[in-house]
Amino acid sequence: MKKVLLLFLAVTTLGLVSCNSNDDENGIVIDGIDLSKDVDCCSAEEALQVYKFLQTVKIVPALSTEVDGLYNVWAYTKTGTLHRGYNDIYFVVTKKKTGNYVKNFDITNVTPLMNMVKMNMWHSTPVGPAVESFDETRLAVKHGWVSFLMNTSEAGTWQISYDISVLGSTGGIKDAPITVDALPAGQDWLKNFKVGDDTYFLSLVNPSDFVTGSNTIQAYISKKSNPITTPYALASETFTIEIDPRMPDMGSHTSPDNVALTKQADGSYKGSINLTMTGLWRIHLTVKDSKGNIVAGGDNQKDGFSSLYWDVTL
Ligand SMILES: [Cu+2]
Repeated sequence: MKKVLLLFLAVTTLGLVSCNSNDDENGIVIDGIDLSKDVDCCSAEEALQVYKFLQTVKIVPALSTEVDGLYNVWAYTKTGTLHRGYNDIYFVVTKKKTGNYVKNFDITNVTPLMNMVKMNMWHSTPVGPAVESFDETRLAVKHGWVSFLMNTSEAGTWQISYDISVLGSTGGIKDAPITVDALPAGQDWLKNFKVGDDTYFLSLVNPSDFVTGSNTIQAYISKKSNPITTPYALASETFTIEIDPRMPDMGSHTSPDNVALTKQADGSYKGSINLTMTGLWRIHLTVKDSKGNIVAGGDNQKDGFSSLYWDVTL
């Protein structure tokens, strides 16, 4: 009797193993995720790189979904939450049956909407141009971004939608409620300016990554849409963003060797900022058009510095 039971267990176990394995008998399984070769994804090494990357970010449940009962769509940010200003968002698709990653999927029409309850009005916010692979070693991870104009509050609440197509199946999320956290005091990473009737938004990218000393500084300039419920795309114009970092709590001293942000091939603006010590840095901005005319900031009001600024506390 005992022998029969053991045999039964052995056969069942073997059955399970063969179901879970792909053609590659030397698959790597971590946390129940089979990283072995899959025709829809990657080599075991590539899958391992994806797995490792995902250890550096956290799932945002409200942005995750499933498609056709076949695929899980996982969305991630650095903290698993969303905050006012620029947020990197990463997407990964896995097969429900095997847990294997899928490399080819498309996420489109990322549409955040805020309902300003008291004003009985809806508006969108700056959104990155596309959700795309951002790193050749991790093609199964796609990256997009959203820069939220406001945090969730009594004034209003956010929801988000997107479409996904994966290996012939389509799905997405529709009007999913999301919470956008306020930034702590001393952090203000999103500003706007007007040129004529047009409104532009200056989204500073991930200043929480800044360290003491010299840093690459990256930003996006988006243009308010018409109607304002359409996500705000990158401005087609070419600007220059001059920076004058000051420490307001320390006699407004500045730092040497700062380089203005100029437009890059990827549509972002990049420059260099030197943050010589910890504390509050007020990064005063002067925005110029392609002819060098000042279109925003540079007005040297009150304290003698531009009234257009980002705040970053290091
Ligand atoms: Cu709002």
